[in-house]
Formats: sequence, structure tokens, C-alpha cells
Amino acid sequence: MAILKLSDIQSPEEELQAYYAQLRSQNVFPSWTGGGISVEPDSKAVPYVWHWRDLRPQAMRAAQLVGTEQAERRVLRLTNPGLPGLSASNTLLANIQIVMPGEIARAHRHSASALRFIIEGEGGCTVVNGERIPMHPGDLVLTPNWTWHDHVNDTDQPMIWLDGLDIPLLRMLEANFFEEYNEHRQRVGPGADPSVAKYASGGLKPAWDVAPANTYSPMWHYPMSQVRTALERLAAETDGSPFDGVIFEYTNPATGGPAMPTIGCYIQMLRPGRQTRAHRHVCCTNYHVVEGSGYSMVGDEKLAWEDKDVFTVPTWTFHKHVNTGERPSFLFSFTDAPLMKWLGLYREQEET
Ligand code: GTQ
Ligand code: FE2
Repeated sequence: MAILKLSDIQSPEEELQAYYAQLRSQNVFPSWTGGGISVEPDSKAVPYVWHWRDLRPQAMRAAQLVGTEQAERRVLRLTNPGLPGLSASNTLLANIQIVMPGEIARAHRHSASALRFIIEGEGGCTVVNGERIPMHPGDLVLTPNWTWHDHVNDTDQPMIWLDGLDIPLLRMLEANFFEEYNEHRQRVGPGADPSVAKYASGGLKPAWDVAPANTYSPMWHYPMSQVRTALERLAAETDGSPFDGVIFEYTNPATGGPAMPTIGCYIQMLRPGRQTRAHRHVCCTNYHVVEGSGYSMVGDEKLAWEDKDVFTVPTWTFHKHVNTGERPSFLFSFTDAPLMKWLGLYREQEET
């Protein structure tokens, strides 16, 4: 393309357009024409709910169509309609993984941090750096940054869980590494559930223990049996937060900080008939309905949910939760809030 000489141009508009064309050819962009700083976050992601009644049959179908030999991981990636083909939320994936009886998902590690929240199946396991972690519904299992992990289903029922990963964030940071283990499975150490034995006794830890100076929690398993007891004990004492009801953060027992540097994990209980006040904050959040029924108002959308559904709240979007059922509702959620807080970017605002 011949570039017009500025001296040949008559109208100021033509001159400007010719100037922009010149800049483009030099790989320079006139910043005043767009793409600058917005007044507040404007997420491309939209409020959305995926229903378990749709997801479960498709997970079973995946298990018929694709073997764990063919797929490094046989997972269904939930994709936000505002982020087509990408991820459930801006920084964090929410995936459904199924491992059938007798199958294994082979050992590997990656710089992406991951969590698993067990939906279905009793007693399969994830092996994390040689520790065998049993998986039961409602359990949270961490496979943090660069820990070896494989999943083994030696039961006679399918194991299905929700995966949360920070892969979109790491892609943006260009920090994704991945490595295969030299065998399909890790050798498993003798402990039944060592990180639980060491750290899950709330306020107690082994006196000799020097937790490794990692950014992530040394406890990799938060069993639902303990979490439920703790929630019920807390609910007997307090209404909790006006915005979230009775809510716990899963913490790193060595520091009191978040479970992983890029992913904060929470569980909350909403009493029957209760609704929370609306607020918004600078973090995106994916929710999983452990049990219960109700809806959440997220921006202008009413997201109706029931047992095992997954829904997403984009960053800086007002949301409130309503339990319409006769049971308490339990919501698990994971967010990029720890990252925002460390970066000094976190804000919260109540809807007025
Ligand atoms: O189970 O190791 O959903 O590596 C995506 C990537 C799960 C896993 C996912 C993974 C895994
Ligand atoms: Fe993995």
C-alpha cells in the first residue's frame, strides 16, 4: 500500500486518517482513540448458571466416548457466554471431571493451581506429592502450583468433581508450565491422609513441624464432615455476614491466609427463607451448590439454582443470594480475591 504524503492531503479528517494509517504501519496505536482506562471494571463475562441436570448426563457421555488414555484429563470446561470457548470466569476455570471405576487420570504437575470439590462418588482418591487423599462428596482437595497429582478411581461408582484452576490467569501472565510424571501413577506413602492428620484439628499443629515456605496451604484436604460440623456450630452462634450468611474461608493453617495465592475458597450456609444483602467486589467468583435450592440476583439476572448446579458472578457485579427451600443451602465458592488483595486492587461496595 502506498502511503500518502501528508503534504498531499486537503481535509483535516483525511490528514488524521492518513496519520493513523501511518502509525498502524509502524505498529503504533493512537491511544486517545480507544482502549484506555475504564471508570470501573466492565467484565466481559456475564452472570450464568449451568444446571447439574444438563451437566451430569454429558459427563457420563464423555466417559463413554473418550478414555482417560486418550485425554490427559477428561473434563468438560464450563464456558461463560461472554467468553466463548474460554472459561467460566475471567481468571478461573470451572470444569467437570469424571473418572470411571478402574480408571486413572495419569500423574502430572503444572504451575497452574487447582482445586477439586467432590460432587459424586465415595472413596476414590487424588494422590498429591505421594500423599493419598480420599475423596468424599463435599470434600475440598487442593493440588497447588507444581505439586504432582494423579486421580485414581478404585471404587465401583463414577467419581465426578468440580475442578477450579487459574489457567486463564496464568495464560495472561504467560506463566504456564506443565510436566508429565515418568510413570502413570505416583507411588503412595503410608499415611491414610497425612495433611489432615497434621493440620485439620483447627488451631492445633504438630509442634515439630516447620511448614515448607510455600505460598500455598500445606493442608490439601478439607473434609466435608468437619466443615459441616463447623458451619452448624458457627450458625448456632451467629447470623454471620449480612452479604453471605454463615461463611468460612478455607485457610492455610500455617499462615491463616488463603488456600492458594491465586484462588480463595469459601463455604457458606444460608438458612431456609433467608436472603442476603447485595454487594459487589473486585474479584470473579464461581459457585457450586453443594445442596439446597434458591436463586441469586446477579446484576439484572435471576439465576435459579438447586443441588450441584454451578453459577458464576463476574467481577464488580452486585449479587445477593436467596434460599427459597426448606433446607439450609450450602454454597461452595472460589475466587481470585487473594490476588486482588495482594495487589491492592480489592474493593467492596454495598448496593444502596
Ligand atoms: O485434574 O489435573 O480440569 O490438569 C484441567 C487441568 C483438571 C487435573 C482440569 C488439569 C486437571
Ligand atoms: Fe492437573
